[in-house]
Amino acid sequence: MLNETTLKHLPAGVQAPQYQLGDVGRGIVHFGVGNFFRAHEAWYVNKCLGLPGQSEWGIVGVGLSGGARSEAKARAFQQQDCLYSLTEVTADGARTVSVIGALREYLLAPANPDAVLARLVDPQTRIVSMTITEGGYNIDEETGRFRLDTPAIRADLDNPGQPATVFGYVVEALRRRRAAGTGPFTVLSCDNLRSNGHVAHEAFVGYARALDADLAEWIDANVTFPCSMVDRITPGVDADTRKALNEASGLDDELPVLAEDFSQWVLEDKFCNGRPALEKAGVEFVDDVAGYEQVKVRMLNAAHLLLGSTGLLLGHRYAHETVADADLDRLVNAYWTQDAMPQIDAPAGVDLDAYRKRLLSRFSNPAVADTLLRICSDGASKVRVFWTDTVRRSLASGRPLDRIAFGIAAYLEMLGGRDEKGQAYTPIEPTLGEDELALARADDLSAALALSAFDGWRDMDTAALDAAIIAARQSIRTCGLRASLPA
Ligand code: CS2
Repeated sequence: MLNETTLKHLPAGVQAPQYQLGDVGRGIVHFGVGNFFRAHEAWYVNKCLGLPGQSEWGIVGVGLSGGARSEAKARAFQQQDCLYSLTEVTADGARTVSVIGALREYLLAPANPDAVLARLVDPQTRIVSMTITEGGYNIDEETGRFRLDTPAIRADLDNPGQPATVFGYVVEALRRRRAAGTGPFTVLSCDNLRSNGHVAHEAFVGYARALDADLAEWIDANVTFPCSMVDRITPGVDADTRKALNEASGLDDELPVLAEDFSQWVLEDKFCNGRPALEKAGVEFVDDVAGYEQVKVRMLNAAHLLLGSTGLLLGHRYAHETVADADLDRLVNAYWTQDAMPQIDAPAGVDLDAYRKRLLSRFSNPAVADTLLRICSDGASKVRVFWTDTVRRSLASGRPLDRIAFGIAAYLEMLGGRDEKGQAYTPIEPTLGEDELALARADDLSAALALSAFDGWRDMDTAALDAAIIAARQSIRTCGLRASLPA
């Protein structure tokens, strides 16, 4: 088993951490220790830890949800001394394997709430980062404000000393740090959101305001919320993939991660209590991240959702199969060149057409074997985040809406859970209840337009878009997806 003892005898070709694990401090607490975080932030920090003067920046990971799967993951982290391997694969199958040591501790919050608070309050903690998913910020898309009316938030507001949400933990810790004179930490969102730092600011200050106006003011004045653009395609790892990764590396790792060879992190340099020398690990620091986010979200993520929804309906299961399908390749390129690119204000120096070509090659990497079900998971939140800007701009400028309507129609049809070959699959939609899923499956094709996924453009005149979505759904149902593709 991979752990601190076996680290001394790694199989040939596996790169060990370039630093002593015992020297590593606990400068960062991270909420949401999923595969993406382990292949992205932890990978950059792992590089930093190998540089002189950087040893304070080890990471304490926090998992917020309980249940058998989370407990098994926590046990595996414990048995492996929080070590795991990352395999990076190029499109032609070349791979590099390294053991990542940046994660030095893992806490399952429901089982150890006090330990989580203690870590957050510890003066060593100078950054609290998070990957809590696009839908995890609890923002009302219509008002842009933090929602106080959900059961989890109400429970934390009623009992702030024993929090269960990330907002409850972070704000309670900041309250204690302020009282103890420990000072603030940076709150760093690493989710695919437009202006994720501003969204995080709204969420955490919004929560704090409902609790204590003074504290909210202090957070607003002292805590920083840098915006960041994060990018690395990181598929899920099931039991078969785990076995294959271990066979290829020679390791015995319960928690291996797989990722493409590409990685990008563009970050605003706004850290109120210090940061690792991430620029030495390949992170790009810029004054304004918004343009990079626009490019990433509206080119990569929006296209992913488009390919995921249409691909699943056609019977594909992996991302690389969709771009090898001539019809979908045409569709996604038309979306990029006609709908997305003309309406993106790209930062100076970003060549959108080169970016498009690079995306095609990244999507076609078969060694990543990224499933369409993963790509479409929580689509209800992703539609909002990835497509809203393009929809709004198209509505405002009077551009043709047919491809956008088709993409939304395909997303709604995809929720039906059966492809055109008659094969069933289970869409992963944690934020949609049974009644909302029923709306998407109803014979009345307009019913699903009430889903909150579409709240981002409710204030606009959507009559033409709504009609086009309904017509596209009708056509997909009666003539099939290929015959319904926009010209
Ligand atoms: C995907 C992303 O799930 C999704 O929405 O589009 O996870 C995508 O793979 C990453 O953002 C790539 O950086």
